[in-house]
This record gives sequence, structure tokens and C-alpha cells, in this order.
Amino acid sequence: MHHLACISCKATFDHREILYQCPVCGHPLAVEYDLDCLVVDPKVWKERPLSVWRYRELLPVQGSPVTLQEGGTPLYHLKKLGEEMGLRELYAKHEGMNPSGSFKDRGMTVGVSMALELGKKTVACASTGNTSASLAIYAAKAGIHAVVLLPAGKVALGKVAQALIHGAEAISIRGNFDQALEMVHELCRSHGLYLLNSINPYRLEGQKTIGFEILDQLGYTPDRIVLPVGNAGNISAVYKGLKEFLSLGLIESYPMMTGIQAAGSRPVVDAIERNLPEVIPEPHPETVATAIRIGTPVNAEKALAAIRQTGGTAEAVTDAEILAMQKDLARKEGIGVEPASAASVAGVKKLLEYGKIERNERIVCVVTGHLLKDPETVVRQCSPPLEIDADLSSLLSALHL
Ligand code: AN7
Repeated sequence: MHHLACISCKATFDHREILYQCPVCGHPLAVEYDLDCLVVDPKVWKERPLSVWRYRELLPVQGSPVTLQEGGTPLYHLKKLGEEMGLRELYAKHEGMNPSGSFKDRGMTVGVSMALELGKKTVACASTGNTSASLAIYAAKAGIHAVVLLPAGKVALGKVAQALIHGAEAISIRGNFDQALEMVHELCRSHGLYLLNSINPYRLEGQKTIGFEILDQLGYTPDRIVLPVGNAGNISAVYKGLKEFLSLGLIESYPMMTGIQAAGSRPVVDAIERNLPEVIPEPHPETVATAIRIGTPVNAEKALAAIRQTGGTAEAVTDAEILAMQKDLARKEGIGVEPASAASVAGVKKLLEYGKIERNERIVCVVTGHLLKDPETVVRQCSPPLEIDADLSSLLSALHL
């Protein structure tokens, strides 16, 4: 069985209580399992398909989940990019290959399944885009209503399209993500909607399976796992999962958890660099990587612990560095990701240049969302196709053969 526990004051709560923060001290909650009584057998896991639900003994859902076959994403060896950077073992876990095109699906298959188990018929979130797309698909599958709050004009086109076609009630807020999250949190508290942002401890349970899959796919524990950071939920979730694996004796050491933010939105990086006890919110976050345009990361407390307790680090990359790496991944590796995702690999490049990463490290970058999420940013970066008359001579004079 499992229960909810405050990460700060350690107060515990029944797993059926609907809580998004500790009612005693206000700090974040986490799901805790009685690991001594759990029966987990990696041999049994290996017989199941690689997916979120391979690890169901370490997930909070009791009955059959609302699933669209999330997880089981490819782990690519970045041979060319790695060679250019002087790294022999550089990998990318392509979370853009999930059903809605981002890692959020791992959290939402668990989160929406829990919504049903808790008897909730309306789910809600604030989102820079991907969370809303993912919530929309799982709410559709579950046959329940979804309300999504988006920062007006700052959500990539593909993500808006997904929220709309899958039937979510989408509202644009004249404000940023952080304001939208405060509003939806209040709405859920006052009107009983089920909040599925990453302050929901159940959602993060699904996301921790990224780390489990990496271990299964590599067959060893990498030296470092690098993730883009917005609300800092994903890096916290992966670390939590690894802690459980360590407690269960399934791994012997931690990868150095490494978080990458955009230069215009870097409160976690500042807190790590300046050794602050908590993050100082950025009131005006700005970056081309709209997915991580977040100034008040709600999981910062968990993320700082993840980074510090594993000897990891955090770094910021500029918009230019993000876009250059997006293009490099696309052209040198055939991997199409959205800007926020390219931040993780751009961060590795930068940390190498600063001498903060060793060249013999085995590194896995999580690339979090698919290229097609944000076609407008791509089109702005590339020349449009040349338009010509429909005859062969025009074609031949146009081509660089
Ligand atoms: C592609 O959709 O916050 O650090 O509302 O879409 O766990 O927040 C998205 C975040 C990285 C950052 N990469 O993850 C949202 C939202 C992509 C993302 C992140 C997001 P967290």
C-alpha cells in the first residue's frame, strides 16, 4: 500500500485524501510505498512490454488504468553529436514518441486513472502547452471533462490544436503560466475539480518511469541524466524513482541529476549556483522554449534536493543555443524535438565547454517533446521551400545538384 507524505515535516495522509500540498506546513507532498512489503521482481518486469505499466507495483493505481500505451520510448545513441563533443556515450531518450508527443503522458495515464479511482469527473490544469495536450487525450479516453488554462499567445500551435481537438475546455489567460497555475489551483480547491499539474503527487509517479526505462534500456546506471527544467516536476520524479530503486537494491548509485533551464527563466540554476536554500521566483520568464517559460517552479524544493543529493548540477542555455541544438539533433541525428527538449543536449555541450562534465561520462539526455509541437518556431528558423513553375527545366535550375 501507499500513502501521501510531506517532504518537509513528514506528516502522512491517507492515499484517498485529495491534497496538493501539506495541510500542516504547506510544503509539497510525495507518494510513499511500504517498500519492505512490496514484491517487485525485475524478471517479471522484463516479461512485460517496456512502458509505464511495466512498473505497476511502484505506481499508486489499484485497478485497470486509463492507458494509451505511453512510455516505451526509444533511447538513441547520439553517435555524431557525441563524437563532436568528445563524448562516446551520449544518449537521448525521446519522450516526444509518447501518444500526445511529450513525457506528460506518463504522468497523465497515472493522474487520470487516479482521478477516476478518487471519483472525480472533471480534471484541470494550467499549462505551457504539453500538459494540456496530454490531459486532453487522457480525459477523452476516460470520458471525463477537462479544463485547461493557457498563457495567452505563448503556447505552441500544435499543443493548442491538441487540447482543442480532444475536447478540452481551453481558456487563455492574459498572464503567464505561473499566474494560470495559481488560478487553477484556487479553482480546484474551491470547486472540487481534480488538479493535474505536477503539484499533484500522483502525476509525478508516472513520470518517474522515465528513469526506470533508461536503466532497463541501457542495462546499467548512467553517470548523468540531464533534463530540461520548467516546473521542475520531471527531474524530481525521475530522482524519486531512482531513490526507490536504490532502496529496493536494484541500483547501487545515483546518476548525477542535471537540470537545464533557459537563460530567460533560470531560478533553479541561480539557486544551485549561489547555493540558496530555495529558489527566488523570476517574475518575467521569457524564452523561445515556451514549454519552460516558467518563473516559479512549484517543485523546486524537490528538484534542489535531487540535484544536490546526487552531486548533479544545473545550467542555463540561451535561446540561440537551444535553437542551434534543435537543428543539430534534427540534421545530424534525425531526431525532431521541440525547443525546450533541445535545451538538455545544449546544456551538456555547455557544461562540457565549462569543464563541468567529464568526457568519459555516460550521459542520458531526456528530450521531452516532439518537433511538431511547435512548427511555427521551426518555420521561422528555416528558409521556406522554393516555389517554381511546374516544368523540369525550372526544377533543374532551382536544385543544387
Ligand atoms: C517539452 O505543459 O509545464 O520541469 O504546462 O513541455 O517537469 O515542468 C511543460 C513542461 C520540459 C519541463 N520539456 O518539465 C506544461 C509544462 C517540455 C515541457 C518541460 C515541459 P517540468
